[in-house]
Amino acid sequence: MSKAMLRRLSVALKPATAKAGVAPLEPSSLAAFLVQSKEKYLSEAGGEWTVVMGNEAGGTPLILFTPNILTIHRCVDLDTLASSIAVAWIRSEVHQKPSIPLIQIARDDLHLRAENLHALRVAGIADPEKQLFSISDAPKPIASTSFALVDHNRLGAAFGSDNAHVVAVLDHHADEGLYPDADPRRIEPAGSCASHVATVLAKDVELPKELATLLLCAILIDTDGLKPGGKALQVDHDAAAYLIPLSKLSTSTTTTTGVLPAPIKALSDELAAKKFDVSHLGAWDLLRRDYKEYSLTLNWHESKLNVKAGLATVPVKLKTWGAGTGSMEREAVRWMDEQGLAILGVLTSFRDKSKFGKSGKGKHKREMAWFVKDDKIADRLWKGLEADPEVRVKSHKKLKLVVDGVHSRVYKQGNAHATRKSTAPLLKKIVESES
Ligand SMILES: [Mn+2]
Repeated sequence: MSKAMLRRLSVALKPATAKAGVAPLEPSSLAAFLVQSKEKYLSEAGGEWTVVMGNEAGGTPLILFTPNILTIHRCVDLDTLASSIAVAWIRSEVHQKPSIPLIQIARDDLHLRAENLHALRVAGIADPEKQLFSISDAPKPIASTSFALVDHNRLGAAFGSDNAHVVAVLDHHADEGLYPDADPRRIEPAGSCASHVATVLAKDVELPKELATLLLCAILIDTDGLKPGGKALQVDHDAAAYLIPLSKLSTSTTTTTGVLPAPIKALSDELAAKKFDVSHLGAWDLLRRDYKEYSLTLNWHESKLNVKAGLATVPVKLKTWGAGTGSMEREAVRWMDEQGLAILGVLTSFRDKSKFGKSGKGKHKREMAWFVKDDKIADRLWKGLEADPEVRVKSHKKLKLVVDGVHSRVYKQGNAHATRKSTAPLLKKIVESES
């Protein structure tokens, strides 16, 4: 009997306990593969291994080209996660080329995205902090010189030594024209990079159901459940049609009109809901979850300072996670100390259920809490913010921050449309201006 037949038989004989769509698939050969690869890679010091890397900015490649943003990666998106795991599994198990997915965030940050945790759990990876190979686990500098890229197509500067070579690229961002000899090399538009992985590398491969499910989760998240008229392209529909039967979640497949079988639709809805779910996070994690850092040059300051400013975007109103009691403020100051920040801005965005907006979902509001160490910087910032005609801040009458040794102010935004995209340049303009 062939290995493949044995595997099919063992699947058929397994008691049908798992409920389709939500319950974890156990035991997971995928999780075992990940744990073994991590142990072997570390014990062999990288030798013959190929490191499979996802997009280091977790789906926002813009960050790489914005010079005033330092490289802070707290989040990794599901596309990057699923694509790198799948490419490593296929290279290792099918082509016998040892490969390991490197997840480019710290181990402690792996739990920040509930939709990632959910997809991993459904794919039998229930303890990602132990099972995945993260930046915290990787030797520094990394010993490997062979890389496969997914979800981006330029090797990160930290890995680009003279001997580095890129052996494979699968991506859906703009093609920078690098690594012409990579094989496979597919850089084409798609809703999800996972769709390229499924259609280029996974064809004629007997994927474990956990891996098919994981790739499918990424495609569902990136294409709003293959919504007609949305981000899904033909390649995403082809990939989903291929993966759905392998995932064992449904016997029927999707159609190109985007009608999903019921268990797949349920999985898709659950993932989408988790994307906005931060109920598992406390103040410390909320500050770090969606966070960017900027470097500011203060030519007006007597010591011509170069300072760091951080902006955290949080989808929960300040009072709900402890502002005004001192508990949120304590974590904010701890975060400033850990990151060496001169300024921390906490930008909230939420719906006020006590006031119905036009949508009936509650009026959309934004608040800002600011923490500043230096007196002179604080003076400038308050003046600049309070005079800005675009963001229109008003003092937050019902909330008083409780904090010692750091200047702080808290505002409501008159203009609830102003996101961090406009607050970041405003902060830079106010704090750097000579006058
Ligand atoms: Mn992507």
